[in-house]
Amino acid sequence: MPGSNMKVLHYRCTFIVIFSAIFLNHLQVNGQNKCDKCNIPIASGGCKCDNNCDCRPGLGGNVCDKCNIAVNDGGCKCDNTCSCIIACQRPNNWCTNATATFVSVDCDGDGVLDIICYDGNKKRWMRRTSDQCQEKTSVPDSACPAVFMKLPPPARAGIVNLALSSRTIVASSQTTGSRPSYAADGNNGTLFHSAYPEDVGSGSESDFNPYVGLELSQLSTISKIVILNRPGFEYRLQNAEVRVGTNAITNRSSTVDGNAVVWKQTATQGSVIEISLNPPVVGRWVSLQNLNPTTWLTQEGYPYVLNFLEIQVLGVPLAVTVVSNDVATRPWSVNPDTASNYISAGAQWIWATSASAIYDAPVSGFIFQKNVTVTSDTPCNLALIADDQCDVQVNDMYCGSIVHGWGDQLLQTVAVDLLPGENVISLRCVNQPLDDPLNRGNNPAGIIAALRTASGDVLAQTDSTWVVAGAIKNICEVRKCPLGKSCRPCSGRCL
Ligand SMILES: [Ca+2]
Ligand SMILES: [Ca+2]
Ligand SMILES: [Ca+2]
Repeated sequence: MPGSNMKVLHYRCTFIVIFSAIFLNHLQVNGQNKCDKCNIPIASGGCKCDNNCDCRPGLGGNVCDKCNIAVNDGGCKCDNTCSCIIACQRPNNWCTNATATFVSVDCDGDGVLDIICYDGNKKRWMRRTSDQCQEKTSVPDSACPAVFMKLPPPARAGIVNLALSSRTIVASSQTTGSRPSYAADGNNGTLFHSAYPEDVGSGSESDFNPYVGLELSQLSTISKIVILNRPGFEYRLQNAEVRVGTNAITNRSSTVDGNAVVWKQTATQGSVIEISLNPPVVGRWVSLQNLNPTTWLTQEGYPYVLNFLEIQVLGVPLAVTVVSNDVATRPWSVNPDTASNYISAGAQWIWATSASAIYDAPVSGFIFQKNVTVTSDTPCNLALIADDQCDVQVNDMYCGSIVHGWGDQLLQTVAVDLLPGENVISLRCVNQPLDDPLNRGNNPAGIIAALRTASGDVLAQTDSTWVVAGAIKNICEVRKCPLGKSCRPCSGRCL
């Protein structure tokens, strides 16, 4: 069992740090002192500095040169005196009992490996770099979240952690070595950490309202969000907000505000923050933003930083709803000749959220998607009936539009060319307002489509395997019209 002494290898990268960090925490740039160089552009003779006004790594001739440079390049991770932090080594015969489990993992989030041992009797031994590899026993879960803190599994069948399949994860800033993806990589040991003055890996040192935004792989119904906060730094999160919606989030902070707040922090939270959404919320984008009231650079401890180990977004992807298996169904009563194209393809009427859309649906828009893989260039025709209107895109390229097509109207098609490999067919469809607002009645919504090669082979047809990839908030976004027609700007209707 653990117990043998191991010398902690501490390697001095450098000479002695001369000045006290206490007095130099407030960097000055306008006096005749060594802090003059700090945070002035390199081209003007300046550099980024640490607490001691020593130039940050990689800029030559200073005590911290080795810090945060790749080990293969002669560098190391450093502590705050620029001493290299060496991974905790496993002593001989340490954690070799048959019932013991040995793990080498970064428990404390400093980027250097620690070692953990635990057995079936809940006994624990730990050596962390932040403890100079001194052995500790009977440690709490929070001492090594990567090993001991397990987020709760999804509560119900069918509920999945949507964050793990995020299409993109963006962050307002991050420190050296941290990545936006650490926010939702399924690893409770990888820490997302926003930038601060001593470590501006990417972004701004004055990122006072840092955020992370996740784009889910498709529009989803979200019932719960779980945040695994950074142990020991829970206090940083103040007035934090979680937002969910369909507005895309970029590195411009204003884009976060486009989605609705679903949770606002009102009190200091523990390490695990569970946010139940009841009723569930539909969205494609999820953001977590720290809105700590401290917004000055030199505040000790940088309370405005956003740092957490993992975020879970629990819910279900929004599948399409089949509103009818019968192309000739009312209210659309499709021309029999036109209908045969859909019947032979086995296509179904679909809409986004409710089977009752066949009777009545809100004025709304959705993006329906299906991936189709071909082995060579494949010219195709997409036959489509749309209540009321769809733009057709393949791999984000606009190909044409369909308006209506039911009753006695003839078959309408859009030519699309598929490329070798996987192609994303997107139908951006809206249910328009009723033509005659005075003649109020129900407003059905639905689409039916079949994709065929030039030789007539069916490559895809609308059915329950399509997904709702997004929502269209402004129905005027879909306003392209069939060939030979023009669009009235922002009316959603064709002249
Ligand atoms: Ca460590
Ligand atoms: Ca993580
Ligand atoms: Ca309609």
